[in-house]
Amino acid sequence: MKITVLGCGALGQIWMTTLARQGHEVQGWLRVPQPYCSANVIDPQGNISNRTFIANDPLFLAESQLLLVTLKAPQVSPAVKNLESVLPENCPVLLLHNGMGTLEELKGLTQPLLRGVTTHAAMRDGTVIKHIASGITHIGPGNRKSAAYSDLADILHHALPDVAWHDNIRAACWRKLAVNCIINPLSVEYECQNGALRAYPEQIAQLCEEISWVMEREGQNVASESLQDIIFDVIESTAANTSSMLQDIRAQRLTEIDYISGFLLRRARTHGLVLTENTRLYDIVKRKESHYDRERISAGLPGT
Ligand code: KPL
Repeated sequence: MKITVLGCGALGQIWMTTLARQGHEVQGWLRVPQPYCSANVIDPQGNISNRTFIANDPLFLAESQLLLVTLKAPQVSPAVKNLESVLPENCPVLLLHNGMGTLEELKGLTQPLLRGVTTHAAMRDGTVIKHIASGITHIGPGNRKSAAYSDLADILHHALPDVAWHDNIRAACWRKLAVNCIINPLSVEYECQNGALRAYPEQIAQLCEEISWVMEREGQNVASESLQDIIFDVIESTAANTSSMLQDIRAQRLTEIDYISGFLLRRARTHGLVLTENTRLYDIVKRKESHYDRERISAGLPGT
């Protein structure tokens, strides 16, 4: 298959390497156009892959059979809309990011749109991407044109297992959203690795309760206690991780907060719900983002 990977960060490089290993033709697509991009990945078993891929080739894009989007949520819609007119009409676009809200932003897209969430853990260490832990990628239809693309799950599964198809991907997205609404901003508040969040069971219980109110109104019935079990499982299985949001704050990058807690709070508002603790965490992260804007301005540097 001819596959363009939009966004060549940690997850993008892992997918490029594993798809190429399965014999797929792969190109990268970078925001600042370049003829080549490299992927330098250490897999969970310690094996090193170092490969160079072609990048930003419009002819390759026009013949692509899959656009795999591994950008962070705030960058997804503008980048996909930018490629829409060159991409074949029947080329599925698969979005893999934390948070929700991009499907709504890409409502009128010509191409079949698919949504995925993943539990693979990766981080950048200098120029190397460390694929810390294998996980599961859940994918499913994001618009009416994409229901017929369930075969993609098998193709992707051969490259980077496990991949599972869900006719109702929204349920998996909401569960991952709940995890990210809690672990990501809490790790920013306490500046800690995920495992240290075990120390805050009461705060986590309140966050779960508020999230379960919204999920119920969204047709995603889940008891607050079951959500707590899910959260504590993820805290244990990712105990040594630095959450992606804390990594972003430390690197003074825009976080995904508006698509994580921000999305939750927007849905809560439409149901007339007030989420005190989730709002407090949202404000903490937004305040930190606005501080580094100020630091950049006072240092005379351009914004992101
Ligand atoms: O998805 C994550 C993230 O950091 O964005 C979790 C599950 C919290 C793992 O760190």
